[in-house]
Amino acid sequence: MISKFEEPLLVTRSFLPPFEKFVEKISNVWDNRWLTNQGPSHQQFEERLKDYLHAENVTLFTNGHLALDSALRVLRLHGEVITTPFTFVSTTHAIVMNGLKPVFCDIKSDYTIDEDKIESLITEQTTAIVPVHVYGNPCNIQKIQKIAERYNLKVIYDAAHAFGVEVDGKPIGNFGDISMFSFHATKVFHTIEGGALVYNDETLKKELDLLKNFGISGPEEIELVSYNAKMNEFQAAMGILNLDYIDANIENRKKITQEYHRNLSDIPGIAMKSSAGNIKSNYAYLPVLIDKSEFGMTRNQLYDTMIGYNIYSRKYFYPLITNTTAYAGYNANIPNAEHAAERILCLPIFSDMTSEQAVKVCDIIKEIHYTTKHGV
Ligand code: T4K
Repeated sequence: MISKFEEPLLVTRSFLPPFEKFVEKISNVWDNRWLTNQGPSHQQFEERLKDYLHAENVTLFTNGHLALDSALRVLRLHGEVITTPFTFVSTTHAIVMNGLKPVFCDIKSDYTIDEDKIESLITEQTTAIVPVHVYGNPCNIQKIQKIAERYNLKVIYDAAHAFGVEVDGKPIGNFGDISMFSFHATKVFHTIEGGALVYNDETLKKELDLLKNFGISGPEEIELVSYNAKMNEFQAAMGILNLDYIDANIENRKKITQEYHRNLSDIPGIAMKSSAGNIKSNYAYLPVLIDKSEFGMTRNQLYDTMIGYNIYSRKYFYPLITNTTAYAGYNANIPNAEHAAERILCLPIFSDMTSEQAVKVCDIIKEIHYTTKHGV
């Protein structure tokens, strides 16, 4: 029997740059005593992100959730919004907390919204589509754009998982009206907590800056009612520094993903997806779909058994939003999302994971499969 991991192997592990480099980056905070409220690192980070993402406009936020909330607000949406149930609850919360009604559309085999089912959900009340590039898998951007133009709808992409992804050589944030990135500690690229909006319409910039700062436009003027969602200088410094490592981190994640593919591909009942050739992936997550009849046990049984080996995978995204207490009563025809939520398991992947760790996870899964099938 393969030995268990000595330390718990969690679904992910935050990347941290060398400690001294971070201290160096924040030393100016001790000189100028400017800790937050659009300080020099905040401004510098915004500019650096524009370059990295080839973006016309970037607005930073203290987290991805409030960034998404602000995106929905600045576009003055009302009525219904078509979205996916297969996501982290933040997506739906942002919609509902803006007074909008989420209308859930089913997903495809790559777990993103099924663009062919969007049109049948459009009503007189629909004002926007909020798709999610879930696990960093790009939605069908072109078809969604066509639908949006035909029905005069806004498109706000929840790109929380998709930092660094490109489609046909174009960074993912360049599509739709606004895209939101999360820079949470668990993400491929992070600022401890943090988030950003990327958009082409520069007229949105002024209001987004107001929205994240209580609506304050000057020492004696408050233009609108809003919250505090500012990114502070420590977060921005972490972001500037982490930009130096992002490409190498994505490269290592690619290697780890390939290792998983190589070692899991011949196990019956474990399905993994590869990206299409025109997509540059960020390898953010490692979702596998477990088919009980072929693998020998259910996703839940595999999840529990792996804990015995000190491996803590995660059931992102189970339960579906529509099956939570908060969203009881929101009915939807979403069989593919229900199928995925019952079978999906995200295996450990992180920027400094080693090939040995990935191979050991695979060997353990092989052992679990073998002993289940053969009863030894
Ligand atoms: N839209 C989508 C589609 C999203 O997935 C998210 C966030 C958002 C919007 C909102 O963006 P933010 O407002 O968060 O910027 C995590 C994250 O907290 C959340 O950011 C993320 N999605 C979601 C998918 O996952 P949990 O509840 O799974 O986190 P937690 O604390 O269980 O951490 C998971 C693993 O990460 C731990 O087992 C170990 C590792 N970890 C975690 C933390 C907090 C670290 O290594 N270091 C850390 O500091 O939600």
